[in-house]
Amino acid sequence: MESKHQKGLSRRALLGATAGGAAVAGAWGGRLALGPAAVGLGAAGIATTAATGAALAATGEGAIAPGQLDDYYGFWSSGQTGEMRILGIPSMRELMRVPVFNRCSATGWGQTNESLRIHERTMTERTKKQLAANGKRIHDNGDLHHLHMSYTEGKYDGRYLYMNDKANTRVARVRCDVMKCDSILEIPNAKAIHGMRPQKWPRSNYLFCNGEDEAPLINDGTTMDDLSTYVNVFTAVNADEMQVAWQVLVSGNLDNCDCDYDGKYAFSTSYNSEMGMTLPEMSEAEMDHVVVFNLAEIEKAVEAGNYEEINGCKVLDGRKEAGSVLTRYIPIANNPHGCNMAPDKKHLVVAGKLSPTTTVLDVTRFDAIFYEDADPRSAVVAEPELGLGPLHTAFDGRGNAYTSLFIDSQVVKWNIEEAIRAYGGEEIDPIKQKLDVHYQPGHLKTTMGETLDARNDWLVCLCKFSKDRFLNVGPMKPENDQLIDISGDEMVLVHDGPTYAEPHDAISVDPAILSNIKSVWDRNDPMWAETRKMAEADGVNIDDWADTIIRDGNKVRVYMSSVAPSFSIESFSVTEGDEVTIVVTNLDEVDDLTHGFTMGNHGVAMEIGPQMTSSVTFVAANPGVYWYYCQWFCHALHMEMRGRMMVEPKAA
Ligand code: CUK
Ligand code: CUA
Ligand code: CA
Repeated sequence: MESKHQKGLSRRALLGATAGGAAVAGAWGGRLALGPAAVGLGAAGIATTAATGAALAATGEGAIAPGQLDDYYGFWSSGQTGEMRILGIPSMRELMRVPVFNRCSATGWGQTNESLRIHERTMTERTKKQLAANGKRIHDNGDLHHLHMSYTEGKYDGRYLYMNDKANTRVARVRCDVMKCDSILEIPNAKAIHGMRPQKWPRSNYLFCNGEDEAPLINDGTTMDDLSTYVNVFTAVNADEMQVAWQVLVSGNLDNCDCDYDGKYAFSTSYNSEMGMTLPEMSEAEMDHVVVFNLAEIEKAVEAGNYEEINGCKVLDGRKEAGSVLTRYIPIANNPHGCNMAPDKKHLVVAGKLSPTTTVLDVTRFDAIFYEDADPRSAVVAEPELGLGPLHTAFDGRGNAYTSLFIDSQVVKWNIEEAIRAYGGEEIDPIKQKLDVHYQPGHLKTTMGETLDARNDWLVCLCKFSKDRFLNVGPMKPENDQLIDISGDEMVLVHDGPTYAEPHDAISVDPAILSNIKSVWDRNDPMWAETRKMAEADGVNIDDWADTIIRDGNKVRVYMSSVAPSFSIESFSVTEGDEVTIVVTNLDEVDDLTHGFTMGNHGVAMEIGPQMTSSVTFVAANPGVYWYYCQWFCHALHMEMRGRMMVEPKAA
């Protein structure tokens, strides 16, 4: 079959053709050691099908002409940058950055009162104390690995995007209609939320969250090195309320997770079933495990009150010793990582990482493991040997799987049914192709491949290293997200896309699912409901031209409107030491007409989109004249969109 994207020569195809040395580069790129535990795996020595220059030259559709729109939205995590990113597929153009766990200089996220309320909504007293001791009000970093859209009946429904923060044990939600974060939840008891997935069926009622780090359940210093008190916590969050629904204690730690398309089971990989505290201890056992969570049984136990309430959460015991019907443990080769449910509704693929295999589990056999005492390994239906360092697996709509090989720097395409037949003893090689990627891939994503509507056009491979693929920018190099055409029989690499630290995961969504995205805010949006209440109490109508200054002791509230190219207030006075709150409403209704408010020399700046209200509070500590200005280019007279704050010296 000829590639669907083979439509003549384009600039991108020509550029792609210059990467003909891929096979050579991959050969040395693949030798990166995974650490001491990787010793003994040996060198690759597996034949590869390199993307040839000829094949690359033939692909053209990856190029999107100026003014043309992409075929898919791509939603990217950003790892330690802490934000969400929106890219276009197949152009791989970065369309937007959405601050979530990070502090954003452009939008004021992490500084505006509206964003601080979201940050502080569920913040624990412990966290508040920790922050206050360091002169801070919120965590302004995050480690956002996994990002997924809400589902209805196994398909994306365009309501929300959910994401994790491994660094500070949080999950967050972004509203798809405005692409802004509307909720952040700090999860008590658990440590380091890593794997995270919304429930797929019947809809995303739950958000499943893996706690990766082991610690005493009551982590108050009464026990420290007594490992018998260490636990890991699996959390189900009510995804509509953004509150913890229940938690299950498990044996071993939790890495990645996924769930089925029947609404019955969630599952997590554990690389530290040993409960080791050092690298050798964590990779000591020959087998680790996948934990399977039985949602109906957990709900029954919660209903029956069979839980302990700890830090406001309903905590159930699903550890091996407890022998409950809440969980089952399926032995899996040493230190598994990726955990990916196929769109065939039946097969779960667990990547080996330290084993050159992936393990295919038939989730329809889980009932027997829970209720008929079947051997947990009886759910294993295939275990294809794919290559070194398998991390994650993606799927197309034709029964094929694509697994990233971190150590080999390759993507391997294999057929699930053929792998099952081979496991059954048939003489058949399920491996279709190995493609060199550059270099050390982690997650990889097919378009819509994590839904029942998996497509057969693009695969994006998120490589951890770019090495020599771009102009040298210093000791820190970008990551490399590569676009691969999978429409034909052969995978063809068509584009290199540098990305900044450090996307782990991505999804792609058909724009038809996101037809609800707004260009202008609704005036009564809940984002500033609290600010509206404050204005009402002050007798100010923020839906209309406002130029009111309220003086309330040493608190001053300045209500202004913005219409290009001016603010409704050209100057105002406060007194040294006053706590000043600025509320700005952008009354422009024009598409793409964002204003901003920056207060010079006060570290204060915020975005005010069309029909949006934003507010910010700061203390004016130094007498003098300060200009504020609009920092979003909005008009020919944008530079003139400014005014003065006079800070009068305090009377002696
Ligand atoms: S993990 Cu990063 S490559 Cu956090 Cu999904 Cu596997
Ligand atoms: Cu308003 Cu620039
Ligand atoms: Ca292990």
